[in-house]
Amino acid sequence: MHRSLVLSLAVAGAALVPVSAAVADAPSTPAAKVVKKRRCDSNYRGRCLRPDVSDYDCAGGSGNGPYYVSGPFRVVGTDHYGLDADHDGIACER
Ligand SMILES: [Ca+2]
Repeated sequence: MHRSLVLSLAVAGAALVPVSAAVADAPSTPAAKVVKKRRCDSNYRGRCLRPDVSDYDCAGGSGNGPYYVSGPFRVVGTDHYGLDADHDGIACER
């Protein structure tokens, strides 16, 4: 929608707006990339955990979810999901 609007304006005001400049700005706006980018919890490395859910538990363990992740993987920040039971920096180890 945005791009077609830009093109329409470029066509309507061709004498005033250089078409090449209008088209060059349209395809890759930073906002579009942010929306598509997958968000991972920065406290964990090696697995992409969603940062905004109620709880994660280790797959195959006794946790009740609602999200499960299989390990082992590293805890590099705060283990707010409680996946590193012995606090050695490795989560969901066996
Ligand atoms: Ca551990």
